[in-house]
Amino acid sequence: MTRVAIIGAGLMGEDHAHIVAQDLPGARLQVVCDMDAARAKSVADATDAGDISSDPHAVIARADVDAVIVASPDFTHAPLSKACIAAGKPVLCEKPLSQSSVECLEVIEAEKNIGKQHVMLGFMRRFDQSYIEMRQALTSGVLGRPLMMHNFHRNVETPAADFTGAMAITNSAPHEFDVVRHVLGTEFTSVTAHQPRRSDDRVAPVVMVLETADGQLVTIEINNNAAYGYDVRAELVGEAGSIAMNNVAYTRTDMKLASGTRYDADWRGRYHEAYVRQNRDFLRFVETGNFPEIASDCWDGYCAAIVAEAGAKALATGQKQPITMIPKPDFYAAKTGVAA
Ligand code: ISE
Repeated sequence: MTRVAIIGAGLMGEDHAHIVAQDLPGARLQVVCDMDAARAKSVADATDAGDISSDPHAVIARADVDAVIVASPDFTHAPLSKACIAAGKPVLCEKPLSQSSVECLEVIEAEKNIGKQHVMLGFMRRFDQSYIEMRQALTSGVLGRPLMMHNFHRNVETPAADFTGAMAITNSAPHEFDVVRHVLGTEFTSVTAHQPRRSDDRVAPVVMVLETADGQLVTIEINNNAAYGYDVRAELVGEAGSIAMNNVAYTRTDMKLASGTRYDADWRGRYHEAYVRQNRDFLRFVETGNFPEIASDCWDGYCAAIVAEAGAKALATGQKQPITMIPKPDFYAAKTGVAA
């Protein structure tokens, strides 16, 4: 039985706790850790977890904890991932690894120094069936040479009133930065960013146009105040055809001369299946030491951060920005992992 600790019992931590408790045969939820003891207790009670704590570093060090899921605030992701690496414990870290590419490089260095991959990054869209089928369509050759990928990412409203266009790029768009790199199998080389004007003071959509090293164009619209529902769309256009994501809905209502499907309020329902698949792959990684073929790692976390930094600069300056990455370390070419 793999004993898992969850650090952070907010929205995502609570979901991870339920997945570990219900959907991961072979795993036991050992500890729920949160600064807020009442929140940790309520999640632990609901998931029959063994213990609670408010000290993440003590949790990582515990002998009865084999693996860690980090779902605490973004700024803690890199330090806690480094603590897991130092303790030799595999960690599933929620995205982003860090919003700073420099801090991502520090985690990469820590992993390289220890000689084995420990960190799986929670870019769960890679496990979503739509993106899996897009990637398959490309690798099987049926689409021909890829030309463009269009992406729409819409939230009902911003999580905070002071959310900015730059935050749309550094907080929401990294999902697209990561999954587009994954589907196309290439890197971004430049980005421009644009915003239309809204009639109120809420943050307006951000539209980015990115070029890839293989000469493709990628468009990404992030609309954090779309009002009508959580809506993610994507279309991959090749020279021989195109493949587009369908709206995921189990039912349709037909009445009053109209037909309709419903939207989720946020990403947790839309991507539930992807989270379960991702967390099962994490458990297999812990058990076997084999890093999952499709999962994101620290290198991917670094790439997402570099693209986001260039995107934010493109928005601030109104100028096209080059995207320059360090060469990919050989260490990440052959995916290895911590020994079981
Ligand atoms: C949010 O920041 C996330 O991280 C979610 O995973 C994403 O789906 C959501 O749309 C973002 O705004």
